[in-house]
Parts: sequence; C-alpha cells; structure tokens
Amino acid sequence: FVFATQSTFSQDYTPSAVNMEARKWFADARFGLFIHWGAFSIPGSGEWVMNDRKITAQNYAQLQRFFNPTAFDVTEWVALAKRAGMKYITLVTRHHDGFSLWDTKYSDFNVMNSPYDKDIVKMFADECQKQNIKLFLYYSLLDWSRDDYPHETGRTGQHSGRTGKGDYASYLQFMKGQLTELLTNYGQIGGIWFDGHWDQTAPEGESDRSSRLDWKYDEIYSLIHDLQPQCLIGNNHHLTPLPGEDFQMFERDLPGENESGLSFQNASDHLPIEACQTISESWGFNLNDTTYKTAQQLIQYLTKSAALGSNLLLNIGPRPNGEIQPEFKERLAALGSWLQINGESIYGTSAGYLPPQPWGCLTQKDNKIYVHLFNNNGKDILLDMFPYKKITKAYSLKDGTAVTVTLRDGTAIIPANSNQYEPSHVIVLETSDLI
Ligand code: FHN
Repeated sequence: FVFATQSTFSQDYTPSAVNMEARKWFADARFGLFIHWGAFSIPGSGEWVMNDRKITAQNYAQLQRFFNPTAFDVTEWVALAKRAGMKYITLVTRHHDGFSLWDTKYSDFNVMNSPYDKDIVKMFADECQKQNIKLFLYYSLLDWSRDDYPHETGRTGQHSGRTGKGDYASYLQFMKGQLTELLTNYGQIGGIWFDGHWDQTAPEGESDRSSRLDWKYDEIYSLIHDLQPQCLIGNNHHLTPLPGEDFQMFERDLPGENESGLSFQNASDHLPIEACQTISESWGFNLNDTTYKTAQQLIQYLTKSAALGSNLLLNIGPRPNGEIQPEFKERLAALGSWLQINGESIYGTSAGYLPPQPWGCLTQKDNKIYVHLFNNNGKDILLDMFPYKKITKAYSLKDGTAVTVTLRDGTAIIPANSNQYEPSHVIVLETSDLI
C-alpha cells in the first residue's frame, strides 16, 4: 500500500477556526464507537461477503429485499456508546457493497427501498443530537455495485456482473451528490471517514500500478469544507496525511506499530490521530467470528492508544435484525465502568513522555503523569529521564490512596508492591519544576 498517487491536491488548504476547534475537540475525545452495519450484515459472513463469495452486483442487490432490522433501537445503540464513555459514533453509511443507509436520490440501492424503509442516518443524527454525542460518517470511496466505478477489487470480473467499464467523472459526480446530501440534510456532522482509496487506482483493465486514478480529493475535500467547515476529514488510505485532511488514521494498529501489515505511515506530528480496532475479528457481522477481545485487553488497548497520543475507534458489527451481541455490550459496559473511575487519565490527555512499556504506559495532562499498570511482574517500575524535578503527590486515581514514589537521579521509582493492584490500575503523579 505504499505508493505515490498522481492526485493533484491543492496545497493551500487552511483549516478554518471552527475546524481547528473541532480538531482539538476530537483529539481530547479519545474514544469513539465504529459501527459496521448494512445489507452486508444479512449473510453473516462479514462486510466483504460480496467480494469473497463472488456474488454479482445483480444478485447481491436482492439483499435489499431482506433488510428489515425490526429489533433496531437507535436510542439504545446511542446510549450504549454513551455508557461506554465514547464521545462520538462513526457510522458506516455506505460500505464497499454500495448499499446506502439513508434516503439518497443518487442510488436506488438504499434503505428506503428495503422493507425497513426508514432513513437510518437521520435516526442516528437526531438521536446523537438528543444524547449529545457527535456523529461521524464512514463513506466508501470504492463501490462494487455501480457500473461507473472503475473498480479494481474483483475486477477479474467473477463477481461484478457489471457491464460498464467505469467512468470516473460520472462516479465522482455521484459521490459529490451523496456527500452533499449527507452534509446538508443531517445537521452538523463531526467528520467524514473515507475508506477504499487503496482499492486501486489504475483504470479498469490496466495492470500498470503506476498509472493510478486521480481520486480528485481536492474537489471532494473542498466540497466538504465548504459545506461544513467544522467537519473533519480523515481517509484510511494508509498514507501520510494528504492536504485537506484533518486527522490521520491507523487501521488495526496503534501509531508506530505495524502488526497488521497495513500501517507503514509515520504518525503525524500535527494532526489528531485515530486508531480503529474491532472487538471481535471481523468488522461486519460474522457468524463464524467468536474471538472477542477481553474487556481487560480493550481497556489496555484504549490506554495504550492514548499513551501514544491517539484516539481509539472501537468497532462493533451488529446483527442484521438490529440486535447488538451481548459480548459487545458486556465489553462496552466494562470499558464504561473503568472510564467512570479512570476517565481523567484518558480524556484530554497527551502521549506519555515514555512510549508504552511491558509493564504498562503513561498519559499526561497539565502537571500530572498517569501511570497505567498492566503487569509489573513483581518488579519496581522505573520511569527513567523523568521530566520533572519534583513529585509533589502520588496516589491511586481510583480512591486517592497515597502511593510512595521516590525520585532519584532523574528516575521515578514506583515500588514493586504496586502489583497488588488490579490490572489497569492508575497511579497519578503530581509534579512540579519541569526540567
Ligand atoms: O475494507 C474495509 C473493511 O471492510 C473495513 O471497513 C475497514 C475498517 O477500517 N476498512 C477497510 C479495509 O482497509
């Protein structure tokens, strides 16, 4: 995925004051809920089912007739995110399969033509406003159903069944139309989350990977910033951020890690960062996917992402009938309970002065350093190169119990008995006299 692109980006994007404020808000928010849900949820084989099973666009379109999530309760979904301590929701409004979850006049393949017949984006927009949580919209750049999308994924033709060869000018108009709807009819949108850049970029049928499609981001991004200047733009292209983007993303990785093999980009030093991760393995509902991460793993993942200066966008893939799996609910509830007590060490913090360590990690705010203990294996915790001359107070965030911490030759020492604490215990060091 490391490649140059031929796009002609305008270099002169100056974020407006409201956009800068929104970036600050976003960087402080630290935790959001990602929702992968749509027609692809119906077969229960993940959101790539159309491509994986080589289903033609014509056959796939039948799923529209079965989309009827009668158990969907938007109030409950939004409340679940709130209780988990999340500050925003990023909803998949149209994934690669092309099914739109709102009342769009630019495509018939949408929720209004399903038995459900309700504008789901509108339901979220209204409910998020009511419950005071921001709404971000995921929007796929690539589309497996439209003839005018010059597609790459599956372009050997097995699954497409499409007649067109692609016409990017027409497809671009379509995207602009849809984005205009999303940014006009649903109130203030927190951000647009693009995905699919990596799909391709060579014209259909061409194997030369050096001739890549110009996505015309300069046009798309200006449209968004003109319609809603505060609306943040992020693009999951796995590249260093491009002009016009307001935050940087990492997929299935924390900044600086590349366990997924997708994240070669360096972390931005000036834009907010967001890492997205799933609670189970799959993004969309998958009957075979029962590998749920534990609540402890997720708490530590959230903590580590904050320790690296990043938000965490944590994904659920609800069932097609609108139920959310109890396993997701339990994990989200556990995160919420932990944040109720320890939220101060996550929200509004910046990266720790040391990177994450085997025993845990650090976050910082004002004159406080938060020490997150995962497991110290019975050893003293040594914070080398401690950036302050004094520790004026040290205590457990949970209940204020004093902790004896010594500062010797520039190293803060937290004694081994700290392993008496439960996992993900937080110790606060109040400091003074920056070195
Ligand atoms: O292909 C998608 C995938 O289905 C999912 O939406 C993730 C979320 O980050 N993004 C793409 C893979 O990069």
